[in-house]
Amino acid sequence: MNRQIYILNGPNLNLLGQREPEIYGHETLTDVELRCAAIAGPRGVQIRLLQSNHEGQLIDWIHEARHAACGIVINPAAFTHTSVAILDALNAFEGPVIEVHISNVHKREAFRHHSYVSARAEGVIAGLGIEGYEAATRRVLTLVGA
Ligand code: CA2
Repeated sequence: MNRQIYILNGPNLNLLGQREPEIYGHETLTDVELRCAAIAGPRGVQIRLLQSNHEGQLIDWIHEARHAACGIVINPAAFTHTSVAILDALNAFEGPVIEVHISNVHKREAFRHHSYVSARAEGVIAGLGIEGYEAATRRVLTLVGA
């Protein structure tokens, strides 16, 4: 088994902790990486946290994960609501996929209520802030038996 979890983040999440703290909180993607590594590390699993504003780059990383990762945690951000291409890429990945949203998308605008990715995900977490990434990491570890 590849002892690595990919944590993929979509557009604008590079701004996490810098803008709109009332929705997304004060912590950054570096904080997410440190928190998840603290959970996975003692179980012998590495975290590779990546962020891109480009759909094709996220798809390339999902393809790379097919050979490099035992599971994927993904916050596709706005691509959640638009991208059949990301869904197709995830369908080619054999391990567990957990979808994370920092905010509760169901409490927000109607266009955020539908996710293409949820059709593939083993689990969906929304509204737990960045703690959602920690819960998702724990779930992947459980599902792969690490
Ligand atoms: O709640 C989430 O995690 C979202 O995936 C975030 C996306 C949004 O389009 C989804 O509907 C729900 C937006 C990410 C933008 O991230 C920012 C972070 C800080 C400041 C500005 C944007």
